[in-house]
Amino acid sequence: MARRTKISLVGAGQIGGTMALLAAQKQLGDVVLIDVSEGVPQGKALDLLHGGPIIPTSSALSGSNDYADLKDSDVVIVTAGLPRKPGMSRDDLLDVNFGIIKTVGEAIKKNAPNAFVLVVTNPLDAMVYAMQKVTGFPTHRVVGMAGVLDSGRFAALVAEAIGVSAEDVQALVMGGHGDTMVPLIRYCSVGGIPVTHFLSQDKLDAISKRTANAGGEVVALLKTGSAFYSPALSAIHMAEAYLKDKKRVITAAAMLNGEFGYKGVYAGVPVILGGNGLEKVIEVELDAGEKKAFDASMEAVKSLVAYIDKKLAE
Ligand code: A3D
Repeated sequence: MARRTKISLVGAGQIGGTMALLAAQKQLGDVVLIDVSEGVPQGKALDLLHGGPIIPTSSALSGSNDYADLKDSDVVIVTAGLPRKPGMSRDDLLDVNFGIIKTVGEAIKKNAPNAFVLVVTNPLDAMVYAMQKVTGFPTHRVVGMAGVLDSGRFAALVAEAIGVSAEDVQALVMGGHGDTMVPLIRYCSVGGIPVTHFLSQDKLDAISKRTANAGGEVVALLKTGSAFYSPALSAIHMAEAYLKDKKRVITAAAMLNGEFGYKGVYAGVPVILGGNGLEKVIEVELDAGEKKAFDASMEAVKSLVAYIDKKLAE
């Protein structure tokens, strides 16, 4: 008999709960929510289970406080950690979330040694780096979610400014998942037409700036946490690409091995995502201004990574 696909969601908070709904709707497999908070993963799973006949879905849903339930996961998506509150930068989460990623990474290594691991916890580029180091998994099986979301935010704002369907906008945002991220106007198109046909440079610069601050804009409105619908959609988009071997061309936080002049650090770059995980980094050509912005973003990532290396050596 064929084995059922298993997706474990570590962190059953705002993003975790939304991902469970999306995974069940898409029938990607059975879903296990795992969290340290007693009752929360069980309660969310039960709530979703009751909706199963209405979706409808054949995905089994369960909740747990025990990492042993990671056993035999095909995909593990990690959102465990604290989100931002107003006035906080993603980097303010570094210390506490590193401790959580270390615990979760060790549990994944022990219980789900063959899983494809997607990290969502912030600060993203540092947390996915820590996850790869703690698990020791090959880098094509440990990937960070940020670029799908950042590119989605850029595309959504472009679509709104022009007054066209968001479906028709292709956008590419590279670099670290922070204030220094790099929206690449030159690689943005609308129905195959360069975006510069529709919008002035001033307008595009304003959209780029708003994209880099989009997460903060949501935090300021929500006040109690950070964005969760679009991050959940983005992570499930990536899990689906892996499980269905879709070979999607997306932006993801990938371990670089010389591409764009960097080695041994994670950064948001265009990649092919399929059944082998991160199958290829696409080294697009950057002009002098774009490379300068990418390098500035990498400086921010490198300082976080240096901190993680120090913590890992303790
Ligand atoms: P939240 O709703 O607080 O959920 C986090 C959950 O993690 C809570 O239910 C905690 O109980 C749980 N948790 C804490 N420690 C552990 C542990 N050791 N094991 C298992 N579970 C644990 O937050 P959220 O879902 O809104 O956000 C989760 C993370 O994603 C935060 O770090 C955010 O900053 C981050 N985030 C990233 C993006 C990116 O684009 C990369 C976007 C939005 C949020």
